[in-house]
Amino acid sequence: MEKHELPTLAYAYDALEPHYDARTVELHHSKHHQGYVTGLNAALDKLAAARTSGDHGAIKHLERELAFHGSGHLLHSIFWTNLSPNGGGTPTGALAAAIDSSFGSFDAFSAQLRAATVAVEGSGWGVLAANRQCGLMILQVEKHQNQIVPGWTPILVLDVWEHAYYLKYQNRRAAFVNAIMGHLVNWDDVAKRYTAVTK
Ligand code: MN3
Repeated sequence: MEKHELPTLAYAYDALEPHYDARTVELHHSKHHQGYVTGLNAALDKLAAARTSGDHGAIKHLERELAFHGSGHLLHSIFWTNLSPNGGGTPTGALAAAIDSSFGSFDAFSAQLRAATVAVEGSGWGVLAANRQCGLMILQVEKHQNQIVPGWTPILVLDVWEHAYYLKYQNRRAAFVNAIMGHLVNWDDVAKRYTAVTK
C-alpha cells in the first residue's frame, strides 16, 4: 500500500505572520501533522500484517488508531490549504449564496462557527461541512474523529488543539479563532471544496 506523506505547504512558515506565528506553524506542520501521517501509516501497516497473519486480536485498537490518525492527517491537510497570507474577507458566488441560505447571513454564520470552535471541550476543531443534497452545517469535532456526521464533507476547518495556538495566544483561544477568521481564511479554497462536493 502506498504511504501517506506530509503535504508541502503553499507558503513559507512565516508567511502568515503576524496573525499566525512562524514558530507555531513550523512545529504544527513538521512535528504535529507529521505525527498523524506517521501514525496513520503505522496503523495501516499493522492492519495489513493482521490480514496476512489472520490474527485480528488487536483490531479494536488498530481501528481506533486508524480513525484518530487518519482524521488528524485529513483535517490538517484541509487546514493548511484553508489558510493564505492573502486570506480574510468574505466568500463570493455559490458559496456565499449557500451560506446565506443555510445560516441567514455571513455574519450569523461566522458568529456560529466562531462560537462552536471556541467552545470545543478539550482538543478539537470547528468545521464547516457540506453535503450535496442538504447544503451546509457547522460541526464541533472533538479530538479529530468524534462528532463528525457521515456524508458531510469538511470544507473549512479551524484547529483549536492547544498545539495550534498556545505559543502565541496562550489561553486566548478566541483571539486565535478571530485572527484566522478575520485575516487568513482562503475563501477561494473553501469555495473550490464546496463546488467539488455539490457539482
Ligand atoms: Mn493541529
